[in-house]
Amino acid sequence: MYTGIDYYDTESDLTADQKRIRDQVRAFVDREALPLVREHYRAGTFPVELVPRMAELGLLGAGLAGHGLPGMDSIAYGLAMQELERGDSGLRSFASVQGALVMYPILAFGSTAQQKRWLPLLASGRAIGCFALTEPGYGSDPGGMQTRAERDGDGYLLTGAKMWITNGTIADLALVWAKLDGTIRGFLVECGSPGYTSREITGKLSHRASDTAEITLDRVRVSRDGLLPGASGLKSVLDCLDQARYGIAWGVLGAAQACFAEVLEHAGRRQIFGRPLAARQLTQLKLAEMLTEITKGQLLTLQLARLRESGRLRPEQVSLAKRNNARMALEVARTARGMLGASGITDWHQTMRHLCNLETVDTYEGTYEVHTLVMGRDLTGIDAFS
Ligand code: TGC
Repeated sequence: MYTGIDYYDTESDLTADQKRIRDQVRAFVDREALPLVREHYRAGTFPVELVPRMAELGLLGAGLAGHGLPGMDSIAYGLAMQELERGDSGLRSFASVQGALVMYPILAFGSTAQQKRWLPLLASGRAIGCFALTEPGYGSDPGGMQTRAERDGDGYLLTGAKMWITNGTIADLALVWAKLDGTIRGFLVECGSPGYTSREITGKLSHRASDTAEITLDRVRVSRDGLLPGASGLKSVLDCLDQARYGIAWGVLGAAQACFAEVLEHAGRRQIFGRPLAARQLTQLKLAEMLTEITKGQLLTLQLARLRESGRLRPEQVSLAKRNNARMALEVARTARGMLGASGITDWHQTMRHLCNLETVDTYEGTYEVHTLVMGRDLTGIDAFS
């Protein structure tokens, strides 16, 4: 039974509620998710059968409160994302998109009618959401989006193309970002609407247990009630991304811990030149370095959570954590993969799957380079993007 990696005894400072939530998600991942993940990863399918249990555990909109939502505090929410991603980045991505990128904007920017209609459906997993922002030509630069909304009587017509959309083929509801009179606005689009098509992106070697789609909008009609009244401009979009990036900074710790725990166990068992791999100085150096980086990442996210709880969190601090932890987890997974030797390239172990997934996580929700320049701008006051 997995008991966690906690070298600095952060456990002792957790509340009973935080421990309970972490343990429930941990048990769910061990007993219900991990037994399914490998086959889904091989098949390139998202384990949609886990959604009802994820909803029961309060993992959909975990960090949101009101309207009967789980209302986990920032540490509990982070720990839940950590445990989910210990299973697979695809599980955490599903929860991040549903909660941080669809439910959060409805809560923050939606009308009361939109909140009453959609939040209970999304929290219970009876509806699945996706966040249609990125376009084939606009990833790091979402402000350049080409998708347009035009007025049509008392509603709107949306036209454009979106790409790399998690949950895209399984979604019931898409939050589509489009320019209306030159300003970015958010529209709630029901996925069966005429003119709306989604197609699975095939050929992925990463995030295979996750649904990724391209979406085409051909004059899709949205009624007046579909416009998110409170969302306007790139700032609203980035506000949503901050929520998701917070969850990623925690989630990747889970993937790193899974790889570390796996290789630590392997090193104790595997004999090399007549002694355990763990007895080798090079092995001990690698283990010490991995553990140090994981521990630093844990302490970083705990402070991030405290800043979030007290309302002092700045987007640039989220950038630092997402940038550091995603790259740290990728490097831990890479080192662990090497230590597993030949079998490390197979899915007999978890590590290669996490390593492949973490390539995606290092790229999406703001690449390592974008977050570097966000921090550079914050430090120097000079914008290096344009
Ligand atoms: P910039 O001029 O910097 O900002 C425009 C307005 O937004 C404000 N702002 C923020 N607000 C909240 N949170 C943040 N993190 C913010 N950053 C900036 C800013 O103050 C300004 O406000 P105002 O009032 O003056 O209008 O905008 P820019 O065009 O220079 O862009 C800056 C940049 C590059 C940092 C930003 O565009 C960015 O973060 N790009 C990366 C985009 C990204 O993360 N894309 C991936 C998205 S989605 C994805 O990967 C998958 S989606 C989920 C899925 O399906 O898996």
